[in-house]
Amino acid sequence: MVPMLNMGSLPLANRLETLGSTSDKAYPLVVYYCHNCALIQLADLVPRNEMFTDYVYLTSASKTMTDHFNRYAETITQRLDLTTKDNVLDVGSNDGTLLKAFQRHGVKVLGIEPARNVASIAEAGGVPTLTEYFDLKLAKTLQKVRLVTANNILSHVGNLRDFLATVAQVLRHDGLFVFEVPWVADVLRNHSFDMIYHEHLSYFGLRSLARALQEAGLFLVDLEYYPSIHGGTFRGFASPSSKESSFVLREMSAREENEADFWALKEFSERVPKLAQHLRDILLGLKKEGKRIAGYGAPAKATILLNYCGIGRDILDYASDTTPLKQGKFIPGVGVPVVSPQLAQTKPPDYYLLLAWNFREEILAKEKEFIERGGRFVVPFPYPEVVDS
Ligand code: DWN
Repeated sequence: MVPMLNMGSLPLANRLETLGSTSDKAYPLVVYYCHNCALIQLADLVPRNEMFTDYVYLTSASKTMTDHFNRYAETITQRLDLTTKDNVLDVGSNDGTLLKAFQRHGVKVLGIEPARNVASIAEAGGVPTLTEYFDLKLAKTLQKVRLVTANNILSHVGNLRDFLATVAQVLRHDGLFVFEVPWVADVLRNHSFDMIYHEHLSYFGLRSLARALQEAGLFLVDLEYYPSIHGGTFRGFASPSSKESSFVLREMSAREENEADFWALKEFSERVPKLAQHLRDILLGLKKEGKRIAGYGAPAKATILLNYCGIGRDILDYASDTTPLKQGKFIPGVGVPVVSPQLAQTKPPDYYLLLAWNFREEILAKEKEFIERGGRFVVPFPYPEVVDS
């Protein structure tokens, strides 16, 4: 493994601070490339309980993701012809958004979610959820299922081999493992370096992922690509029995050839510090003109973007976020307060820095009035720019 991009020591992305509980805790963030398995990854691990016991991200916080998971349940129910006799196991089930959608199709569901506070939201919504990590010990207590889903989870897993072996263990022979992960080719192409944080241990390309699955006896057989989900996501379909790969999968693998390799990562790593400086310069220029700037959204990514670029309270008045769990807290390291959109509306800025850039379409449509009144958005990726549409 070779170190490629050293982002310094940064705070944990989702560890929002409360008044009186600020800490300077920061952890090294260095991206490595493995010449053996082609996996782009972190090597400095933060204990998982520090990150996942109490979680602030809720899947249902955006309409885009809720719609996406509703459609997901519908298409997979049809694809596998799931009936009331079938069970779906969702690993990292968060607030149960996906499982609720499966329930509406009459399928039996079980969620596995280690974050206690988030699991209890799912339970309260009628989604049976185990507050556990998914491992071989837990698998022994579970019955075999037709479908295992894990969305935006594989990147977070410390021991990928164990995790995938556990999936293989609980999956029926005629079952399917369906998962979503951000596609590293998009991260590199869009320069979205804020997707790199301690929770995300692996940055998958198709080659590295297929290899990891195969070690567990799972075969990547099909793929769907969602360019507007988390900046570019692929949904993988892995089977324990079939090895026949689809045309789309073969096409995408060929397309990825030079887009997720050592050289692509090297070019990205050289560009990142320059793009960070450019974003900061744009914001400082606006401040010099006397403009008021606030952040739009307080995603995990924002902690990295703001800390790495040196964008603090001298530049951003606040960050507005719809998630009640985040409101009243502060983005770690920079201390930018997170407020509700209602509060933000009482003191709107001249410019919003679009921290939740992956929801650009949804947000710009929602903020039509702000734009019509002369408000503008600073979009950080793929190149920092000011936009009004
Ligand atoms: O892997 C991960 C992904 C899937 O989700 C995580 N480790 C944690 C999380 O990452 P994130 O926090 O960067 O996710 P989002 O979905 O980009 O977060 C968007 C944030 O913006 C949410 O806090 C909700 C907020 N938001 C808002 O305030 N107004 C979103 C929309 C669409 C809005 O209109």
